[in-house]
Order: sequence, then C-alpha cells, then structure tokens
Amino acid sequence: MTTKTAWITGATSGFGAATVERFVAGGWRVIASGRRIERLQQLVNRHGAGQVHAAAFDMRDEAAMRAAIDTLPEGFAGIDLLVNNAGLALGTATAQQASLAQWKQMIDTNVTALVTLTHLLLPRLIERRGAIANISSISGSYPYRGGNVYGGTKAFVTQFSQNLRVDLHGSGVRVTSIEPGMAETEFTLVRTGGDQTASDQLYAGAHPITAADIADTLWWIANLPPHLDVTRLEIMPVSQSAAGLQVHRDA
Ligand code: NDP
Ligand code: 8X3
Repeated sequence: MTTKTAWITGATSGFGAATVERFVAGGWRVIASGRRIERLQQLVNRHGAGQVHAAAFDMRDEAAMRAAIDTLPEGFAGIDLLVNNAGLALGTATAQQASLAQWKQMIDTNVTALVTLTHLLLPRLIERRGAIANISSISGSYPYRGGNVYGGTKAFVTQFSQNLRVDLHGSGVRVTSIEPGMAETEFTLVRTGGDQTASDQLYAGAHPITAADIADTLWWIANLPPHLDVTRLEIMPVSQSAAGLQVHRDA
C-alpha cells in the first residue's frame, strides 16, 4: 500500500501539532506548515525527514506558499489530505471598538490564505481522490458578543466547504467542515495578545475539547471508507451550549 501524505497547516501548535502526531503515528507522511520554524524543525528532528517535511511560511504570503509547493520533496508531492487548520481570532472587542487591522489579519489568514492553498492543491487532491478537512468553528453558526469578524470568517469556511463538495461532485474528493466549540490550545493566548490569566480563566473547570480530541476526529474522518463523507461535524464540550438571544430595553 502506498504511504499517504497529509498537508497540515498550523502544525506548530494546538490542533495542528496534535494532528501531526496522530497521523505520523498512523504511518502517514506529513507536510507540517506554520510560521514558527523552530517548532517545525523539532517535528522533523523527532520523526525524521522521511516522515515529516517542514514548510515554514506565513500563510498570507502567496509567493512563499507557491514556493513551498514547488519545492516539496518527491515523496511529499502527492497529497491525499489537506487539513486547513491554520487560523486565529484576534481580540474580543465589539465591532464598534475592534481593530480594523485585526479584522483584516483574520480575513487574510482564515479566509484568503485558506482558499489560496486549497486552490493551489486541488489538482493534486483530485489526482489522488483525496480529502479536504477545513477547521471552521461553532462561531460561524452561533453569534456571540465580540465574535464579529472571527465568526464571519468561520461561516465562510463552513459554506466554502459545502460549495467545494458540490463542485467536486464526481471527483471522489471528500470535503469536511469541522466546527469545534471551546478547545484549550494557544487560541486564547493569541486572541488576547498573550494573556495567560485570561486563557486559564476561560478554560478553568469547563473540561474543554483538547487538541488530541480534534486530532482523533480528523484521523477517524480520514480513514473512513472512501464512499463516505462527513460533510459537517459540530463538536462541543459537554459543558458548552448555545443560548444567545438578548433584548435591550429603553430605560
Ligand atoms: P493555536 O493558536 O494553538 O494554533 C493556531 C495555528 O495557526 C498555529 O500553528 C499557527 O502557527 C497557525 N497560524 C496562524 N496564523 C498563521 C499564519 N499567518 N501563517 C501560518 N500559520 C499561521 O490555535 P488552535 O489550534 O485552537 O486553532 C487551530 C484552528 O482551529 C484555527 O483555525 C481556529 O480558528 C480553529 N478553532 C479553534 C477553536 C478553539 O477553541 N481553540 C475552536 C474552533 C475552531 P504559527 O503561529 O507558527 O504561524
Ligand atoms: C473558537 C470557538 O467559541 O471561542 O472558534 O469562538 S469560540
């Protein structure tokens, strides 16, 4: 049997890092991408250059992304699975107080970079009758205060996934939108600009989703029989539920 290859974006932390470990343990080759090259290098050192290829670049830099694709080593050039995981939320302010620069960075990373990499890899995925797993979020379905553009980017990811499936009809390529709720990773540290206390307080006592939970889910999806496609998967911790309507009353 040919060794399968997965490209996992955002492999330096959280869901992506755990997913690299899960797929490497399962015998897949992994292209691990992210900006923090030292963390990618640690993955290569741990697993060997034959099993993990480090592709260090900023997802918002299209030229760097193209160069990373063009210089894939021979054993990593065919791709069976693209895990579009790299992404971030920046800030928790309401729209009227939010930073426009942060809004643009979220759109550039969570939307523009995701569609660019997908577009560039589609021919290889079609050739292998492969799969695409897009990491969306419950924030794309349930609005919450301060979720403004972050939730908007994830709603895009969910809908883009559904539309991709329609266009790829008959190609054998599977597409999944995974929509997790609260998960403990570096996500809140990034969102708050490095506030460890805020991160600890958010997750305290909530038994949030772990990165390994998402890695196991991706492993399950990737290894389903080829006639099955999990089209959308919403996952929350038992401790979380949506209860969102609010009413403002005149004084
Ligand atoms: P982490 O902050 O732990 O990981 C985010 C990853 O994205 C890092 O590896 C980071 O790599 C990468 N990344 C961010 N910006 C860029 C960029 N410009 N170029 C390349 N890589 C980038 O968070 P999570 O693991 O939680 O997040 C993974 C995905 O899951 C995100 O899309 C997030 O929106 C989504 N998600 C998270 C949830 C949660 O509660 N944690 C719930 C639902 C969805 P580096 O900094 O090295 O570039
Ligand atoms: C992350 C989940 O609920 O913090 O996408 O937006 S949430």
